[in-house]
Amino acid sequence: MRFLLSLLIACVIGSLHANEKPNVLMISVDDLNDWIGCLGGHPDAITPHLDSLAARGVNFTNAHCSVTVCSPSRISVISGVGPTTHGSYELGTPYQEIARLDDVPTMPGFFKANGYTTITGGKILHHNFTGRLEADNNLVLTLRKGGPNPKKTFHAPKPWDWGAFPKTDAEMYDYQLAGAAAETLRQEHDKPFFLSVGLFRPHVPMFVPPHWYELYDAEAITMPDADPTDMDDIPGNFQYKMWIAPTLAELQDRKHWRSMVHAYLANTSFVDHCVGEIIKGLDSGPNKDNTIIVLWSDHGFHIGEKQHIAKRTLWEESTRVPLFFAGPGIEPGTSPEPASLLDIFPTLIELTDLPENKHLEGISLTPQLNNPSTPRERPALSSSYFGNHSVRTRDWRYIRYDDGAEELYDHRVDPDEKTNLADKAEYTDLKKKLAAHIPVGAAPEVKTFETREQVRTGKVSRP
Ligand SMILES: [Ca+2]
Ligand SMILES: [Ca+2]
Repeated sequence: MRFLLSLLIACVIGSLHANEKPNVLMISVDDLNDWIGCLGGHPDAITPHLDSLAARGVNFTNAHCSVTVCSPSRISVISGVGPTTHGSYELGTPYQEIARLDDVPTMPGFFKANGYTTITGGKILHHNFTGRLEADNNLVLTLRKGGPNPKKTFHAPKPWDWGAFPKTDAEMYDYQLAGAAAETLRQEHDKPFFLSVGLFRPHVPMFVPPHWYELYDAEAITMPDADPTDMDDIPGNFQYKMWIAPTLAELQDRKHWRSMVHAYLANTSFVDHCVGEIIKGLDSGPNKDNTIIVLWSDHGFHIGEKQHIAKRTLWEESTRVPLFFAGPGIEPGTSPEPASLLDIFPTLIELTDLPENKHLEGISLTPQLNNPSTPRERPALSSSYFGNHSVRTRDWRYIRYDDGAEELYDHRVDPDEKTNLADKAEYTDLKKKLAAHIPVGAAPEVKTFETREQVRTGKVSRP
């Protein structure tokens, strides 16, 4: 009798465990482009931990952000709603001040409402979970991000500076956050958890300890393709509005271009190490086999390609981001199908079997997690400032600017987007088909345009 009772209890406990939701570990990396081994964007990049995480699950090699700058990209990921609905295209407006998102739950808020313990640290939303979003997380590991920074200037005024500082990883906020996240992952939790960790590097200012710089030989680094004639077939109306960062010409004048490429690679290897520390924490604890991992970056970064530095363009360097999913039931694979960061929220809902969230505009990636070559009909849409959009399918990129100017690239033969085909008559039908994916009736912009000139004259001062 006692044996039967024990068996019954064991069965009940067993089924409770079987029904328990998987945990979620979401890692975001700030301004990380495709210069990582598993995306092949730079031949010299040393990123063993990102590469190993990508190989552990499905690596979406054709993933793109919704907006090519921090705050609105992150608002889109965390709300699951795109910019043509929420109306944010620049840094100024926090999630909690966008009236169109008043009723839209954040990702942690949604998981918390559905029984999860929610823990966050670092930069997930650009303006943090404050005000009405404060209750969305049960625990905040740290809000510190992007430091420490030296008092002195190494190469350029902050935030556009870089150099070997501080002396040790232990002083770096990202490394401290990785340690706190790893510790959280090593613990038993009485409920499933949703842990979001926002690493700040390689975002400017690009300060990391010297040993990360020493991984690379500055003089031998492969430099990006910055052929000036690449600009000859590009509409000139739009590109200059986007140049809030220093230009490539300015860097070249100061003989700083190579040094900045070196800094970006060093910062990327440092953040790769932080990702490795987090995953080591997960793998050495009790949550290893029951945690879904998703890693993404909020947008890419130019370091000279198309004469541009930083982000806010609609080309591959700005829109393309790392996106990997790994965890229970996800077999290793690589998917070349177009994926949007908007797809993260619905994918996680499906993987954790949570109820429907009617606000979501993305489509779950679970068909590609089951079979990475499953075609996706919907392209990835990216925007930069009001009325400018890019449509990326598996084979094509189409860009349409606010004044009707267009670009079209055939990624099958032109992965660097060198030859703009938009003026060729034979592509009229294709352009029309691609343009049909751009939403009509976009919500008005929530905040007015911030131009390079406004930044330069000190009216706004953010990177
Ligand atoms: Ca960013
Ligand atoms: Ca060109």
